Amino acid sequence: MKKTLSIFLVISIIFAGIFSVNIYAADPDYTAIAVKGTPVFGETPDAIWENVPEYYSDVLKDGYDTESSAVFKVMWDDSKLYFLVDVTDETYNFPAVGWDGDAVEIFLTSTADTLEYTEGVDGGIGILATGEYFEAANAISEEKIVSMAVQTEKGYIVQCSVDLGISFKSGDELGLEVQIDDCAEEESPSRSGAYGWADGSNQAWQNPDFLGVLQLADKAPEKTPTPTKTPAPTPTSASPANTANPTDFSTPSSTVSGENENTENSNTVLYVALGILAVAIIAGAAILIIKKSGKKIK
Ligand SMILES: [Ca+2]
Repeated sequence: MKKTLSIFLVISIIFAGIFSVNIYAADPDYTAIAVKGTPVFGETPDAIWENVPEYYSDVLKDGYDTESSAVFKVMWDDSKLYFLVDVTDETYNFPAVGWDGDAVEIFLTSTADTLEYTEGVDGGIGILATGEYFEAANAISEEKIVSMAVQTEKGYIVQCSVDLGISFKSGDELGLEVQIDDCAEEESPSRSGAYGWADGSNQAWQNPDFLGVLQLADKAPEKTPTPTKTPAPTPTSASPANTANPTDFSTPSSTVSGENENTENSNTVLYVALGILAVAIIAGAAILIIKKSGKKIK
């Protein structure tokens, strides 16, 4: 009996491990919050961007370190996604083309569990430092994109929108990688280095497994240190729990890795429970079979 119990325990652990593997194709360890709103493009970014969480594309994914990086934010409305990408690139360079030049590349999937890019649905967006569109890998077609760029003292800012032909709603989750390409040597107009947010392996252009998760939210998350278990149905302005400077929205509320409690997804817990249940049923059946076959041998 002890032996049976041990086998049962081992099988349970193995199955629980299998079923607890996250259901995303994209990596939920990198989760960016997109805030609802419709920014107007212009020489100066719309003030509506101010409270949107920012994320960083500063992981070298290809080439050598040219000390470039980018800060990006995402907004959304019923039909479009909007990106603001503020790039630090000391060697602003026009001659190179496509991803060999100074450029922003955005890779998107219409859901976070999309396993491969689908032509006409999702894929890559390429925007040069001039604001011009170029065909990225698995390109989303140009007519779906509106883009512009302005030069800054430290590089350039790209603003772009994409219409995937999908109606969005709060809570939707997509796959996302925001990449910058840097041509640092004028005499050799090719990509010197590339930096990413969720993908450090330079695979996002062909494999959505290397994307992070983009969560669509109605508004920017409250800057609370750690959510308590009580949901606080009707919070009052005089909440004693928020002693941590609740109005401090100017400081970045999200850091590079996008570690976010929201990414603890309840689906994973459900899958673990289902896994354990399935194991219990399988193990029970196995015990019955073993007992029966034991009796037959006797
Ligand atoms: Ca450059």
